[in-house]
Amino acid sequence: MHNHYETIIVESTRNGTVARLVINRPAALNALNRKVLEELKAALTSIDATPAIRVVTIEGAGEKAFIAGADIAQMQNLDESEARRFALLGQEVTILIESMPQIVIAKVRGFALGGGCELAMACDILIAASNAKFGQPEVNLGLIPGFGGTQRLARRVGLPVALDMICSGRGRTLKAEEAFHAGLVSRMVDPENLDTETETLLDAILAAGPDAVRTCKRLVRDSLNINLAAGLQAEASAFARCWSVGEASEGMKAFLEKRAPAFNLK
Ligand code: CO8
Repeated sequence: MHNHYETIIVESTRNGTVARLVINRPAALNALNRKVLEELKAALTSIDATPAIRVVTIEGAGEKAFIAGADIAQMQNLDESEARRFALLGQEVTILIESMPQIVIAKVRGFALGGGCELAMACDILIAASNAKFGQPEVNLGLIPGFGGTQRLARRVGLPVALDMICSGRGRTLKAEEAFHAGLVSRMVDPENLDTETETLLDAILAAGPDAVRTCKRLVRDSLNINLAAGLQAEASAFARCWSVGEASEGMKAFLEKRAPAFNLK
């Protein structure tokens, strides 16, 4: 993994099994400009190709914001074709997050607005501090969400909440607790416990069979795009494959021998 980025910090932790990505523009509340998106894309592409990395966490620098949206100062100078390219670049990052084999965790404190909300909702697991705020204020700028918000939010929280948030803009941001109840966020903790809770989540994922976790991400992700019959067939095939990859034999043997499985020794 390279660490030569200007706008993001990439760290390897837990013996190289976890990559920690920090969007590092706290003075602009970590707003996403083209450079940030290009660096995120490069970092995620390199992680995607590194099987030893099993989990990625994404957070914003500072206490105030995860990401306060796309960089408005930079966006105001775009023309139509540059705006399309900018949206496609942001979308590429979100598609990469969804398709890469690693579990990607959004660790959200403070504002997750516009492109920040869109990046968070592309992640596999959202863990939020109780001071988090999710919103799609693009309409207040005369814009629309462009990094997937019009497509992913309704899939996450249902049509009524998505349409309310997107069409009311600043008039309807979700506090962490509301985001938790709406199903956007799966864990919510006090801000001082966000790091510990993230570590607990990492412990759980890293203790599980690596191939099993990768397969689950793919199947659950695909379930939203294919019909139930096809999804169930894919599940049965993948379930059977658990025996040939060898992980299941170790997992079940360890359970019966009342010991922790040695998945990582394979
Ligand atoms: N872009 C650029 N700079 C920003 C952004 C942003 N999105 N958000 C905050 N900043 C900057 C501020 O300009 C300010 O800079 P400076 O100190 O130089 O004046 C600094 O960060 C701190 O911000 P504030 O002083 O405003 O802090 P407050 O605590 O008063 O307010 C808010 C915090 C409420 C988060 C406020 O900063 C805000 O409303 N930010 C903008 C939120 C927003 O509208 N986000 C959506 C942007 S649009 C978008 O994301 C579209 C995505 C898809 C694009 C598709 C491609 C075309």
